[in-house]
Amino acid sequence: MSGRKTRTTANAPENATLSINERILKDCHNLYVNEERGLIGISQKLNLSLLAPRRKITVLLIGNHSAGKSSFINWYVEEHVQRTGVAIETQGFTFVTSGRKRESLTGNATLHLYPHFEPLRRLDGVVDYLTTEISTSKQKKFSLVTFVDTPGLVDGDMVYPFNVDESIKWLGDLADLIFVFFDPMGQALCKRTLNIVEALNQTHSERIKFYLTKADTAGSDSDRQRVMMQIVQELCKRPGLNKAAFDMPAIFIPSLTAKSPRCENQINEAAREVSKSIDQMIQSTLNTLEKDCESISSTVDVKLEKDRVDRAYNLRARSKGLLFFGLSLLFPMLLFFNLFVKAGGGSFLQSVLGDQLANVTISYVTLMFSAIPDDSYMYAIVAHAVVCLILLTIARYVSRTRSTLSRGERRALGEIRTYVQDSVKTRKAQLYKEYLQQSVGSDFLS
Ligand SMILES: Nc1nc2c(ncn2[C@@H]2O[C@H](COP(=O)(O)OP(=O)(O)O)[C@@H](O)[C@H]2O)c(=O)[nH]1
Ligand SMILES: [Mg+2]
Repeated sequence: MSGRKTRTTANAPENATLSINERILKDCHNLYVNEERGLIGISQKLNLSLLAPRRKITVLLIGNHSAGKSSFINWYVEEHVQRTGVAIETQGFTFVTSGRKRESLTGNATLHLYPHFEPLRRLDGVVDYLTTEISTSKQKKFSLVTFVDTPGLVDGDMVYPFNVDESIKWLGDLADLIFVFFDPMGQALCKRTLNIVEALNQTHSERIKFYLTKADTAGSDSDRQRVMMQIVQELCKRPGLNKAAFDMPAIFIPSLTAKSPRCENQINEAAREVSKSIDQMIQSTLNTLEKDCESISSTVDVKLEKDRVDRAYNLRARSKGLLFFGLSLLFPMLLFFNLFVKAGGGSFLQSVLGDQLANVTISYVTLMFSAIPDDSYMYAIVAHAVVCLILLTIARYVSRTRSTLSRGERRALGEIRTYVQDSVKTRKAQLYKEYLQQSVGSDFLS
C-alpha cells in the first residue's frame, strides 16, 4: 500500500502538467499495464490477448519533395524540429513526438519507442533511415500526436536507399490520419505521389485529407483555382481516386509568406482535423476498455461455468466408479461368506445377525453355491474372477475425472470479475464523464 502511495506522489508533478485528455489516456493506459492488476496481465492469465491502448495518434504526411511537410510539422509544434528547404532534406522517415527532453533517436531506439512499428525492419534498409525527434513543445495538441515526416517524393532518377513506396503504404496502414500535400509548383503532379495515394485510398479513404500547400505562392484567387482544378483533374484520372469527394483546403505557413497573401488560410482546419482524430481515438480507447472488461468477465464466467459442469461430472463419475467397484466386490464377498459358513461360522453369524436373518442369508448363499456343479467349481471361480476384473476395469474407466479449479483459483477468478466489473468499469465511466465534461460542461452530466 505504501509503495502505491509513493508512486502516486511521484507522479503528481507530471500529472499537474497534463491536459485532461492526456491524463485520461494515461489512466486508461495504466489500467492495462499496471503491474499488480493490469488488464494485460489479467488477460494473459486467461489466455486472452489484449493490447494496451495507444496514447497518441499518428499523422502521416506525404507529398512531393518541397511540398511543405516539414514546415507544417514545425508550424504545428511551434518549434524548428524539422529541417526545411528546397534541397531534399528529409531522406528517410522522421517521427516527431513530444517528450520531456529535446532529443534525437536513431532507428533502433525509434522502434523501441514504437514497438508496433517493429515490422518496418522487414523492409530492407528502412531502419537506417528512421529517426525520432523528441520535442518538449506543448503547443496545440502536440502532446497527443506523433507526426511521421516522409521522404519528399520525386519521379525519375532519384534512387531511394529503401523501398519508399512500400514503407509509406505500410505506415499508412497504421496511421490515424494521412495528410497529402500538393504544392502549386509543377511537382504537384508527381506520379509516385499519385500512385501511393491511389493505393492508400483503396483501404483508408476516410483517413486521407488533401491540402493545397504554400497557397500563398499560388498567385491570385483565379490562379489558385486553376492550380486546384489541375490537381483535382489529375487525381480524377486515376480510377482508384475519382470516387473520392474532393475537398482540398488551401493552406500556408503564415511565418513563411513573403508578402501579405491574397487568399484565406485554412491551415487551422488541418489542425482541427488532428484534434478530431484525437477525440475519436480517446472515444474508441474508452469503448475498447469497456469491451475488454466485458471479454475478461465473460471469459471468467465461461471458465467458472465449465468448472461447475466438470465438478458435477466428476461427482457422477465417482459415484458410478463406486457402484462398479462395489459390484466387483460382491462375488469375492459371497465366496468368502460361503467358505466362512462352511468352516462353521454359522453360529457366529446367528449371534451377530440374529437367528432369522442369519438363517435366510446362509440358506440363499449355500443354495447359490450348491447350484454350481462340483466338477465345474473351479471354472465358475475363474469366470467370476474375470467378471470381477472386468467390473474393476469398468469402475476405473467410469470414475475418470476431469481436472477442476482449486478453491484458490476459483476465488481468484471471482476477484478478477469483481475488479473488472466494479473498479475498472467505474473508472471508465468516470473517465468518460471527464472527457465529455470538456465539451458539454457538467450541467448535462448528472
Ligand atoms: N511561401 C511559403 N513557403 C513555404 C511554405 N511552406 C513551406 N515553404 C517553403 O518551402 C520549402 C520546402 O518546405 P519543406 O517543409 O522543407 O518541404 P518538404 O520537402 O515537403 O518537407 C522551404 O523552403 C519552406 O520554407 C508556405 O506555406 N509558404
Ligand atoms: Mg521535409
